[in-house]
Amino acid sequence: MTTKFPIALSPEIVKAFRSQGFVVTPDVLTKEEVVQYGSAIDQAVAVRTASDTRAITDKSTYEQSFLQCMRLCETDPGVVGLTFHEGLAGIAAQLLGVPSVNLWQDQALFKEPGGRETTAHQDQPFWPIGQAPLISAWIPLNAVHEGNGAMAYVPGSHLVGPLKVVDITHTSEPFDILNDPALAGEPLRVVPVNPGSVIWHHGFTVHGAGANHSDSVRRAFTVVYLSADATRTKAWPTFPLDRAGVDVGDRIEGEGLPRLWPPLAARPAPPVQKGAGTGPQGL
Ligand SMILES: O=C(O)CCC(=O)C(=O)O
Repeated sequence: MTTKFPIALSPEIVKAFRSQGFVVTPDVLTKEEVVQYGSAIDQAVAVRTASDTRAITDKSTYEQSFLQCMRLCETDPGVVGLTFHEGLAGIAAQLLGVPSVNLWQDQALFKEPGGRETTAHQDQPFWPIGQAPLISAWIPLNAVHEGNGAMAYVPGSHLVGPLKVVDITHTSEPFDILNDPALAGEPLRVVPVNPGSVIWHHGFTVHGAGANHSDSVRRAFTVVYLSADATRTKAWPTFPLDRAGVDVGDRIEGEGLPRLWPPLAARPAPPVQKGAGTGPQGL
C-alpha cells in the first residue's frame, strides 16, 4: 500500500528542483509550528553552547559562519516532531523521486550578528555515500534575506557531480569552488525566504550563504534525507555510520539513521550514545 503525501508537490516544483538543484516550497509549516519548533531549537542551542563564551572574532573561520548544533532530535524531545515531520519527509521523497528516505542528520545553524559568509561548497563529498540521492531541507526560523545570511545556490550545479572537496570545516582559507571550470562562471543565486517556507537543495548543488550584517541571529534548522537504499562506499570515520555499525557495502540504516518516509508506525527510541554536539563536523 502506498502512503499518501501530506503535502503533494506540483509537477512544476519537482521539475524546477530537478533542473536547478534547489527549490522553495511555500506553506510547509504553520505559524504555530514555526513558533513551537523555533523555541525548542532556541533552548537546545542555548544549552549546547552555554559554556562557549568566546567572541565571534576568537572563533575559527568555520565557526564564524554559524553555531552548528547537530542531531538535536537525539537530545531534545521538542525538536523530534520537526525532524520526523511527515510533510517534510514526503517532500524529500517526491523531490528525489525515491520511495523511501532515512534521516542522515539534523542540525541548527545559527549565524550570529557579525557572522561571516558560509563558504560555497557541495555537501555530499564530505560523506562516504557515493552518489546516493541526498537532499537537505533548509528551514528558516526567522525571515532571511540578503543582509542577514540568505542561502545562495549555483543553478544546475548538482548535474555536474562531485567537485573538489572544499574543506570548510578545517581550513582558514578555503578555496573558491565557484572558480571550478565545470561551473562555467555561473554565479550563486541568492534566495530570500520567510518562515513557513522551506528551501531544498540536492547533495551536489554548490551553495553558500551571505554574512549576517544585522543585529540579530539568523536562525535556521536543517534536516538531511538520504535515499533508504543508499550504502556506505568508504571506510573513512563517520560518526553516525560507525555508531550504527554500518560497514562499507552495508545499507545505511540503524541507530540514529531512522526511516522518515514512509513514516514508521512508532518512532524509535533515541540512540544511547547521543549525537555529537557543536563543532566543525561537515555540513
Ligand atoms: O546555513 C548556512 O549558512 C549554510 C547551510 C548549508 O551549507 C547547508 O545546509 O548545507
